[in-house]
This record gives sequence, C-alpha cells and structure tokens, in this order.
Amino acid sequence: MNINFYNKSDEIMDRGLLEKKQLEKIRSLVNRALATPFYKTLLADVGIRNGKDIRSFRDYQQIPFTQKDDLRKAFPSGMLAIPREKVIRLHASSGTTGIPTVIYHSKNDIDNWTDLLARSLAATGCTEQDVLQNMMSYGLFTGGLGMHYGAERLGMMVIPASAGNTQRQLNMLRNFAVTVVHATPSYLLHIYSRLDSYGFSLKDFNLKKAMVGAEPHSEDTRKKIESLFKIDVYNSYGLSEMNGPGVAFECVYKTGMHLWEDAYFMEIINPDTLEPQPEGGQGELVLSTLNREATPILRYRTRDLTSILPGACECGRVHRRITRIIGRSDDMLIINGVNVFPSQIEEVIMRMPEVGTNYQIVLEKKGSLDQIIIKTEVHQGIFNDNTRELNQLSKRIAENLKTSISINPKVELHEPGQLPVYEGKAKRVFDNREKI
Ligand code: DLL
Repeated sequence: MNINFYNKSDEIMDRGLLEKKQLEKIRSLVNRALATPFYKTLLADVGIRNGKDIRSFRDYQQIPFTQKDDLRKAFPSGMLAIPREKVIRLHASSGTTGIPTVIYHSKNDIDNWTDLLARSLAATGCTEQDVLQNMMSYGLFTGGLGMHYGAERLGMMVIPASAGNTQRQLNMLRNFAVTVVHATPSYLLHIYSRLDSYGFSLKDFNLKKAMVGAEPHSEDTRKKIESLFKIDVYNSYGLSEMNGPGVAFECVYKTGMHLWEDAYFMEIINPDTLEPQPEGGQGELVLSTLNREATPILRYRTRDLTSILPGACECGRVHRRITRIIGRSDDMLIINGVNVFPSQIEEVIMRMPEVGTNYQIVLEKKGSLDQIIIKTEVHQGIFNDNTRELNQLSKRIAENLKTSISINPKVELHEPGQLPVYEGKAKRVFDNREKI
C-alpha cells in the first residue's frame, strides 16, 4: 500500500509527546476562551481563571460542556475571542431558523483548517496530479470552501462546481478528466442513476476516488458507490462548530477515520449520564478546538455517536480512529446533507394560520436522494373551497420551508382528525430511510 503524508512529523509522532502537546494546547485554549463573555462566566463558575489552572486531563474534565444552544445564545459574537478586524471569514451552520450558529475564523484558523484538509486528502493518496470536482455547496456551509482550500494547498486542480445541476456536473467530470470528487454519498448515487439518461457511461470518466461526508451513511452504501463507479470511497467527518470537514478522515486502509488529535481533543461520553465511556465504548463524541483563535470552543457536545477503535492503524499515524457515525443522541435530521431539527419545521408550519395542529414528518428515499414529506392537517373551511386554493396552500407551505430552513418538501394536506392522535408523546417523525 502506498502511504502518503502531508506533514509526516505531525502525523507520526510519539503518543506521549502528542498528549503533552495537547495539554499545553488546552491551557492556551482556555486562556483564549477566557477572552469571551460566554466562557469567562462558564469557567469562573468552576473556579478556572487561567489556563494554568488546568494541571491534568482530569482538571480539563471539570469544564462544563458547550452545546449548540450556547452558540445560538451567544449570537452574533458572544463567543468571539479576538478583535473583529482580525477575523477574515465566518461560516454558519445550515438549516437553522432565526438564530444560526456562527463560527468566526482568523487567518491562522483558516490556515490550520486548510492544512488539516490537505493532510486528509494526502492520507487518501491524493496528489498534485489529481483534479478534484467539489460538488458540495459553496457558501455559509463549510463543505465547499473548506475542502476547496485544502485541495488547492495540496496542489490539486480544483473545480468549484458547488452542489446540484447533475448534467453540468457530468459534463465537467468528463471534460476535465476529473479524478476525485467531493460530495454527499446520496448525491453520488443520484448522479449514477442519471448517467444513462444524460447519455454518459463510465467509460467517459477518469474517476478514481470520492470523498464523502456531511451525512450518515452505511458501509454498504460506501461499497455500493465503490462498485458502481469502480472507485475508492473515503469517509470524511466534520461539523461547522469544529471548522467543517477535516475533523476525521479515512486513510487508504479505510478502517475508521483518523481524528486529527493535534487539532481536536476528543472524549466519548455516555449521553445520558455525561460520564466518560470506558476505552472503546460507544457514546457521544465531545470535541475541543485545540488551535482555534477566533471562536475557541471547549468540550463541545457533537451529539454524534461513535467509538474509538482500539489498536494502531497500519498506516502508522498516531491519531486514533473513530468508527463511522452510527447515529445522533438528539433528534437532528440530516436531509440530503442539510441539518434540520423537527422543531424548526413545526415553527414554520405553525406560523401559518390555515394549518391545523397535527402534522407528521416522513422521510423516504426517492431513488438515492432523501425525500421529505410534510403531512399536515388544515382547517376544515379550506377543504370546502376549490382544489386550486389547496394546491396554492401546499405550495406556500413548501416555499416557506424552503426559504427558512432550506428543505424542499412534498406537502400533503389532510382534513382535521385524519392524522393519528397519540395519548402520550406524539410521534411526529417517521424516518423510513435505510438504517445504518
Ligand atoms: O456537514 C461538515 C462537512 C462537510 C463534513 C463536508 C464532511 C464533508 P454541518 O453542516 O455542521 O457540517 O453538519 C455536521 O453532519 O454533526 C454529523 O451529524 C453529520 N456528518 C458530517 N459528516 C458525517 C459523516 C458538515 N461522514 C453534522 N458521517 C455532524 C455521518 C456526518 N455524519
């Protein structure tokens, strides 16, 4: 196996040295965090006034967790740790109504993140010989720009295709002899299903690898994409609160994702008791941004469920591997890569006076893409009117959901009393997609 390194000394080092560096980085991270109003209060409550107060990892574990809601409450800049003029970019998490979670980046932050992606791509065997077509959306979402910078840094030729427009994607794949694509797994399967109808066949392409992430997918889905396209597919994990892609990435051995431990400190906790899990136990991933300047984050509850794989990887990297994400400890849905909480859907539809009180959110696979169906009861009066009005109402509900939370649902209207009523906790979400 050909093993490539982007910066070998950062990837292969003594574990003891890595841990020593991590503790030093935690101390300076705490000092940076103390510059924000949010952490100043949070840390003072547990008696931490200086990074020096963290003498061991045990001390570190006294720091309270940070949650998505804390980031929302700190909107727009309660977690900004550096002067505004030192910020060169912001990203915000997708799919949130009203208050997004905003992450600011300094020049060093972008530089470090870029290095992590260059390192990740190199770990999959990418080199400057490769041409990467980036099919993740460019914008506030981190999948576009994050990967773009990393691939450029490695010297790859990057095509900033962004998401959607399948025919154009296929043309570019062929015309520029693309060797690597970056996309959600569901979009790659969708593209495959459209090859024939757009008059393409695999022979038109020079594709060798795909980097897939941003949404949960199973080992079978990976294998399916590999065998359909006859390429290698690598799992890429990340979240905007931790920069975006480039938090954990598979190497050529494809046996779990190396979590870049010189940039992120990881713990696995039991999401119910919040206690650390024993070695190798499955639980929720908690991360700290060891290097970040603009928006330092301590002990962030990702809500993603995984475990740390035992033993060393054959590639020799010191950074431990996590399993693919097997679910989430909250109710966040990921629909074609877009993150949505059911409560956000409820907020949008309940704002409309024609809509009744009962609704359901149904998720299905339509071909390889996710389809979301909103079934909602509407007031009786509307059913007495003509179908044109009903059609207009479904269209308006769909449009409101599209503009406020970027989902594209099919809307089904029901007469009052038609949807099931639950005595206890209402079941609103019916996820009929493949389970991992
Ligand atoms: O999805 C960042 C990203 C972009 C990762 C491109 C990989 C590739 P967010 O929009 O903040 O950021 O969504 C983060 O998506 O907490 C997971 O629940 C889920 N997720 C991301 N990657 C994977 C993956 C980006 N490989 C949320 N497998 C995370 C399963 C994933 N779930």
